[in-house]
Amino acid sequence: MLASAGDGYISGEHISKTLNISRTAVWKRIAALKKEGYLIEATTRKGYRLLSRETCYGKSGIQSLLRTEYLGRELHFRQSVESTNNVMKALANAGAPHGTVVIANEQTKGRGRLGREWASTADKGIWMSVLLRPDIHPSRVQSITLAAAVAVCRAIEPVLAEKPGIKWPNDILVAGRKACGILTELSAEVEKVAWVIVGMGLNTHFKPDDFPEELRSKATSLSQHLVRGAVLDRTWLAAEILNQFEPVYEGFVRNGPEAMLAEWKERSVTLGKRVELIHGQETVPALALDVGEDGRLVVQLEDGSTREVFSGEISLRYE
Ligand code: BT5
Repeated sequence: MLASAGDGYISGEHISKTLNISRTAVWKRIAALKKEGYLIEATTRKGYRLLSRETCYGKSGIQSLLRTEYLGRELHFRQSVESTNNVMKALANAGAPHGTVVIANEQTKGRGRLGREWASTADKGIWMSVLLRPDIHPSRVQSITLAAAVAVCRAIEPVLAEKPGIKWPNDILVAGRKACGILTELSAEVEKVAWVIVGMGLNTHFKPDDFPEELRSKATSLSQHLVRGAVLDRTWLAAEILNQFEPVYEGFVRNGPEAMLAEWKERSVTLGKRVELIHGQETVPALALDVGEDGRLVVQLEDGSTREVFSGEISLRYE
């Protein structure tokens, strides 16, 4: 309402009547918006006025751009957390609904797979977890990671000068370097999934020197690959990832993985490549042939035999 009033004032009474909430509730919401960083002028006689049209990276800005039915309708935005996946686990176990989203400006203990660290510097990226409660067999959960990768690609593509590619199962590469990683965690009984948490880390504003030394040769950030005239806005991007993820996910749970997999394969930079499967100390050369319906990578070993691998088991190194 403030945004649509442009440069004009909007009275507390008008807001209170339109939203059917008390004047105190209006005041509380204005205070919450100010806390998110919005510049709002309040005068007793005229009411409230937005002083800058810029959206702030926070709950209100992101939610105002959502076109989803359920993803992000419950959204928790935090300045700094250890890991959004950990925050979400607590919420999930306390009964948070399907589609809940946690976003943080900074993670102090961001996690990758297999106990690896994820660099999650303040202001430099989107650190986000999505809670899903799909009615599917636990063996199909890995496909949700693939669906998330497709959604992130769709969302970031319009601002990039070059097409992003997906490295199986969870890396999104731009110009051959990792710009995004996805960590999917689940809680399940033998046949039934209780919850799935899809954690997405997307580097947006890192300059090369902002990365820890050991990442500089393999990580990148959207800011380094923008198409001319593109605006890099985390608020828009976070909302857009959710806007893209919901239909891809819905298509997968309702109609099966075919359409999502077709798009994943089209965006893949892994299939057809020679790779090394890294499992602990052991590395095995192989050829990446295909991705199965459940998200497993089908590889051909040097003796000609084929094998299907899960993401939890191995890492890939390209030759
Ligand atoms: C991943 O693991 O790629 C999954 C990353 C998921 C991060 C999100 S952020 C929100 C949510 N909350 C969390 O705590 N995590 C999720 P993996 O495939 O294991 O890759 C980890 C490896 O990527 C590390 O060992 C580094 O080599 C590299 N890496 C770490 N930080 C990076 C960054 N910011 N950009 C690019 N590469 C990075």
